[in-house]
Amino acid sequence: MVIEYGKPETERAILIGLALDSRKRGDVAESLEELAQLTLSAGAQVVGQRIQTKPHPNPAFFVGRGLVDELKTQLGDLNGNCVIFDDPLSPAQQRNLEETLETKVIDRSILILDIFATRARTAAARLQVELAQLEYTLPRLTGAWLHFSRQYGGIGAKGPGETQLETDRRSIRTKISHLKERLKKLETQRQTQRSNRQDLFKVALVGYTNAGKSTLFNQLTKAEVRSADQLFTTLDSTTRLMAIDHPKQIVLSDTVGFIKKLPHQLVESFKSTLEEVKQADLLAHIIDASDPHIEERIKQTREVLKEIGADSIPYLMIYNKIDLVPEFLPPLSNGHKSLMISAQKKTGLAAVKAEIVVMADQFQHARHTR
Ligand SMILES: Nc1nc2c(ncn2[C@@H]2O[C@H](COP(=O)(O)OP(=O)(O)OP(=O)(O)O)[C@@H](O)[C@H]2O)c(=O)[nH]1
Ligand SMILES: [Mg+2]
Repeated sequence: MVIEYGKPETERAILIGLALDSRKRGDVAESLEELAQLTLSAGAQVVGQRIQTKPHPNPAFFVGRGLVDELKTQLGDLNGNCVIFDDPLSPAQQRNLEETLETKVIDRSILILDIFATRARTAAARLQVELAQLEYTLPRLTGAWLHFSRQYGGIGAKGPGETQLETDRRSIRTKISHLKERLKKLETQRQTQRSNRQDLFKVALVGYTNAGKSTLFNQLTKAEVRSADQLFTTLDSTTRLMAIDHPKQIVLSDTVGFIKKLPHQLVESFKSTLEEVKQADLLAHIIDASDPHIEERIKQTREVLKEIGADSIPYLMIYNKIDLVPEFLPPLSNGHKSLMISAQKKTGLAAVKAEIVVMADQFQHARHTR
């Protein structure tokens, strides 16, 4: 079971960002652009956006009380029925905001979880998403339930509400432990598959969502992984042998895309999928060369790699979609090898294969001399 958060097609959202000082407003505006893209990916509409500059988030409402009042009017004017915050809200902030605005309030994490929920296809991906959703829901259950009982239960609702709350919490905890057990079993299977691949040279394609990883993967392995112009098309990793003549067999893995502020519940529950990345002998970082925020995207991917402990694996930068930017010059690569390709137009693919062979040779050499 995957939890659905409302009916996305009827949602009209106002997006909110908080800049800790006025110099940060540009960054926040950029982050809101991406939040808008995520909102559209989740099937909702964006009807407005607000950025507030404030040195500290308000503990009760995240943004200032004044803005909350303005938002209430704005929601009425724009016929909005949802407010989406770019930063994580505490359960209390979310509850206070929902009560004051009398509308649904969510944050970037829940939005990403929601997109993952609609995209999850394999059994493992569905279990992982469900686990992340339940982990997110558990501390928020108080608000949701009390809100519900106040709205529908009337006088005296608090008693049964509290009892119900305990039952709900217990059943969520039981579910969480069941899901963890099932995922553990799947992980054991994967580990066996991985240990069967010990002798191979393992390359993982990593990078920001929508960079073109699956497109390149299909070109290099003749596989047919789904690719589409939307965020988070791929949630589960696929591994295939590459048709390269080399003493060591070379396998390639397509993996889940990264994004800025990836909810930690997701990183946690996608551990076994991300394990594919950690176990790789070479990471090929795919970068969308046509992305106006390219340097930021590179940095964010590096941050996620660090977060999952994969930042010391040999690393190659592949700038994709150069058909869209013929004059493209790669930004500073910090000494990493850079290649420029178009996975879609099949240009530069021979160089990618050649570089993978060079790295496989180096790897084998290092093994032998160890
Ligand atoms: N113009 C152009 N478009 C490309 C190129 N490579 C991929 N695309 C398009 O970019 C979009 C995303 O491609 P995917 O391969 O799904 O990207 P991904 O990195 O696997 O994305 P996620 O699985 O969502 O993380 C698709 O619409 C592709 O057709 C390219 O070289 N040039
Ligand atoms: Mg993909």
